[in-house]
Amino acid sequence: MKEYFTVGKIQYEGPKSTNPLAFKYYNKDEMILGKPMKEHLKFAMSWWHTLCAKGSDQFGSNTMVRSFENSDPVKEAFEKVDAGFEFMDKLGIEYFCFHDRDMAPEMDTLAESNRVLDEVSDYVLEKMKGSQIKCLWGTANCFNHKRYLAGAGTSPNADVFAYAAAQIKKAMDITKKLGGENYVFWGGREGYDTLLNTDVKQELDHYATLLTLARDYNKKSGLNAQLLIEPKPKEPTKHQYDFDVQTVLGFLKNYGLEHDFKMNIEANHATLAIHTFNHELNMARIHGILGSIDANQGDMLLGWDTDQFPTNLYDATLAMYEVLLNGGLGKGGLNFDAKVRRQSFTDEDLFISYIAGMDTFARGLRVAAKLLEDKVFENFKQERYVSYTTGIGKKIADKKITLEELSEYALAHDTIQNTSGRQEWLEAVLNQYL
Ligand code: XLS
Ligand code: NI
Ligand code: NI
Repeated sequence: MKEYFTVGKIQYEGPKSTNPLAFKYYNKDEMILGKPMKEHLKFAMSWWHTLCAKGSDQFGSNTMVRSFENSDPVKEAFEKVDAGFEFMDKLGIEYFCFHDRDMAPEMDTLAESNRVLDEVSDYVLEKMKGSQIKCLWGTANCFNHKRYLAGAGTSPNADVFAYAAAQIKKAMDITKKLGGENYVFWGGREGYDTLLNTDVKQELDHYATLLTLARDYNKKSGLNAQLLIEPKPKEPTKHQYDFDVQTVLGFLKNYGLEHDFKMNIEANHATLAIHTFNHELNMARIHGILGSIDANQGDMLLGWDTDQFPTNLYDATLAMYEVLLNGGLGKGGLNFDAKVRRQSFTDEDLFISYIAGMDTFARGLRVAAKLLEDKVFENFKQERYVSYTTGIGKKIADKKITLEELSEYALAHDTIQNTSGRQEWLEAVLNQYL
C-alpha cells in the first residue's frame, strides 16, 4: 500500500529527548491514578482539520500541498481514508471524529452525496476492522453550503430545515455503521445577526424540534450514541443560540431535553465566550453533563476561533483536573479540533502539532492527578465553606430556614468576620506543582 507520510511511528522518548518526532510526556501505558494514560486521554483525530484543511484563511489561499490530494474529489476522499489511518496508526491515536462532508464530498444531488458517503464510509469500516481505531463521534456539516446561509434548524426556509434533517439522519446512520460512541451537534449557523429580520422564538422552537427528532431517531435507529451539544458564543453568526454551557442548559430545560444531551466543550469556544476552559468544564461537570472535549486553544489577542493546537500547560492542567473530578469522560474523549498554522505547511508539522497537543495533555494529566491526590484545592475549599456545616449555615444548606429566622439571626450577629480567599497563595502552590 502507498505510504503517505515519510515520518515513522512516533515513540515515547521522555522529557530529555530533543527529537521533535517523539513524545516527551505522553507515555501511553504509564499508570496514573490506577489507569493507563491512554485511557484517561482518549485522543481523537479531527478528519476536517487534519485531512481537509490546507492552510487558507480569510485573506489567503492554500499553503499546504498534501500527498493525498487528487483532482477527483471522490478519489481524494478514499485517499484521505488511507492517509488518515496511517497518520493515526503512526501517532498511536485510537479515535477519529468526522463530519459527513469532510469524509465524502458534496455531490450534485442529496441522493448522490449519500451514495458516495456510503461508499467512502464502507471503506473506513473496512480499515477499522484491521486496526485498533474507533469512531469517537460523527456529525453533519449543516453550515458550509450556501443553502444554510440563514442556519439549518433555525432557517426561515422549511425546505432547508428538511434538508438539514436529512443530512443529520444520514450522518447518524453512518455514525452507527462505524460504531460511533457519540454524536455531536455544533450549532453551525444556528443564531442570528439582526433582530430586524429574525423571529427568535420561532427559531428556538424549530431548533428544539430538530434536536428532539434527532434524539428520537438516535433510539429508533439503534445508534444509541451519547448526544452532545457543542456551545459557542459567536462566529459565524453574531448571536449563536448555543452561547455557553449555562445558556444551552437553560434552553434544554425549556424544551424538556436536559436528560438527552450532554456537552462537548471546546477550549477556544470557552474563551470566545469570555470564560476560561475550566469554567466551562466545571459548569458542565457540576450539572452532570460533561460529555467530551474539543481540545484546542485560541489566541487571546485575536477575536475568533483560531483552533490552535493546545500547548498551554496551565489550561491543560486545570482542564484535566475537572476531567479527573468528573471521574473521567466516559464515552467521550479529547478530539483535536485544531489545525496547523498557515506557515506550518509541511507534513511533518502535522505530526509535530499532534505530539505537542498530546504531550501537553499528558503533562496536564500528571500534574492534575498529583494536585488531586494531595487534595490541595479540595482541602482549602472544604475549610472555606465550613460555616455551612453547623448552626445557621447547616439550616441554610438543608433549606430548613425562613427569611424571618435569617433576619432575626443577622440582627443578633451583625459583626461579620471573613477569612482570606488566599488566591495568590493558591496560584503559587499550583506553580509549584507545574
Ligand atoms: C466550529 C466547531 C466545529 C465542531 C464540529 O467552531 O468547533 O468544528 O466541533 O462541527
Ligand atoms: Ni469543535
Ligand atoms: Ni470551534
